[in-house]
Amino acid sequence: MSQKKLGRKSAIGAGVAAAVLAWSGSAFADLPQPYETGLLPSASPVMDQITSFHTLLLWIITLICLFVLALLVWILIRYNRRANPVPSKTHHNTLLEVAWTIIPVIVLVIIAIPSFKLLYFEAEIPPPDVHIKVIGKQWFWTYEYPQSNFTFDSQGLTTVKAAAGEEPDRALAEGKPRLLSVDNPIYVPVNKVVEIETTGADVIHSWSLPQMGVKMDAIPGRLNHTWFKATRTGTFYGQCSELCGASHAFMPIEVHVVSDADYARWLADAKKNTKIYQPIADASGDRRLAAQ
Ligand SMILES: [Cu+2]
Repeated sequence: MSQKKLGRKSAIGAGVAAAVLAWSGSAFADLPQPYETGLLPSASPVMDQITSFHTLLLWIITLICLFVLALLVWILIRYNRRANPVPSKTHHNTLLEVAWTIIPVIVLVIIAIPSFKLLYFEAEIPPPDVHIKVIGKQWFWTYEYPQSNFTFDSQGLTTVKAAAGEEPDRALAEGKPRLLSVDNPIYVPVNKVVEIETTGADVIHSWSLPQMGVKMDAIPGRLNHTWFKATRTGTFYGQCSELCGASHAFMPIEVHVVSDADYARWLADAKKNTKIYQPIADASGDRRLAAQ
């Protein structure tokens, strides 16, 4: 084997190794990887259910497609002009008509039962441990922790100018995922119910955290509620999911799920760092939690 060929072979080998590494996601396990088609690994009970519902739907879709494909192939082969020169004049078949009415109804019921279960599971918020108010703004997020009485802004590290190559990308410089990392992420404790209250300051935004199974519109003049309970520690990313203007793609969401001790430490640090974390002007906040 020539030197040139060997060189190319090892280059391919290195490429494959890099692809496998990227596939296994050693750098950012909770980030999408190239050529993925499935959902990101779940990190909450709601997302567990969404994932299994998605799997059920995939099975149903696949079986129906294969069934219809088989029927088509059968008709093409068995009833083409050559194989079947004299067409049948059959019409109406009661058994067949009952079957193709009843079977789709059964399929829809099979889909409806877990679907409604999941909807109610998402909608009914368990008693929350942590309460966070999320305010969508053009184009960043403001978070309020009413229980600790502080608020702060969270800006994406990758700016519009950085994406256009007009200035260095802070995310890449800091070794963080571009377009997803922020300057001030939010922190939540693991295995605790976090209630999220969303609203918009200007136009409609949407706060979304795929691995927690959360996506909630942030609408001016309205408060929407949702929740998640992270089942493992880690850093999780999301993006604004309602087209909200020119820099819609530049207002990511970064959530750090940490142990109770680390969360308490972050809260204590945040209360001291008044440059970033400021007291909420109207601290009347969450009366329900304050009453507990
Ligand atoms: Cu947006």
